[in-house]
Amino acid sequence: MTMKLHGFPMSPNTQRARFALEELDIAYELEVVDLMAGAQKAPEYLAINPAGRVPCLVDGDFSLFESNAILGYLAAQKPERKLDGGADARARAEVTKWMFFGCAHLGPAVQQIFAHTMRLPPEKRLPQVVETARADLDRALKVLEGRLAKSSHLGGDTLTLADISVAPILSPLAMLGVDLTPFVAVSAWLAAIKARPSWVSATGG
Ligand SMILES: N[C@@H](CCC(=O)N[C@@H](CS)C(=O)NCC(=O)O)C(=O)O
Repeated sequence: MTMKLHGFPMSPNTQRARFALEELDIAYELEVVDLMAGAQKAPEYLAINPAGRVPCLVDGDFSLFESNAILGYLAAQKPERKLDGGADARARAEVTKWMFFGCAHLGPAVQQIFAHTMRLPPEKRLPQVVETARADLDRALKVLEGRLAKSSHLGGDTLTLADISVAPILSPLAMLGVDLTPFVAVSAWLAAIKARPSWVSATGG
C-alpha cells in the first residue's frame, strides 16, 4: 500500500519528510492539511495525529508524527542507502547528533526570527528577541561551518539524514533577511543540497 504523507507544502517540517521520500524514491501520496484554514486542528486530523501538526506519515496501519522520526522510519525502508549512517555506531551517532543539533539550536533560533519579523502582527514583534535569536543562530552556524569546512556533508562525504534534516531549517533564511554568505562552507553545502532533484521535487525548488 502506498504511504500517505499528511502535510502542507510550504511547511519546512513537511519538506523535510518529502525530501527523504524523494531521495529514497519511495512512492507516496501527499494529503494536504491546510494550515491556513486550521485543518491541523480538525477532529478528523487529530484522530490521525493527536499533536495537531504536520507532517504525519501513514503507512498501512502505522501512523507516525515528528519529522525526524519519520526520516528514521523512511531510511529503514532502504537500509542499503545508509542514510541513517548505516551499521557503524559512530557513523549513526554522527548523523543523529546533527539532527538533534538542528532541533535544539538551529530550529528554535530560526523560528524566533520568523515569528518576530514576519509571523506576528507588527505590534507584537520584538527586535530584542530577533537580536538574541540572531546571536544564537550565529553561534550554531559557526559549528556547522567548522564541520562543513572539513567534509562535503554533515555526516561525512555522502548525503545522510543529517543533511535532509538540517537543510529545511536553513533554507528560509534568505527570505528572513539573514545573510549566510559569511558562512562560506554552509552556503556552498546549502546550494548543493538545493540543486538535488529530490529537493526540487520536495519543495518546488
Ligand atoms: N517537531 C515537529 C514540528 C511540527 C510543526 O510544528 N509543524 C508546523 C508546520 S512547519 C505545524 O504543523 N504548525 C501548525 C500548528 O502549530 O498549529 C516535527 O518536526 O514534525
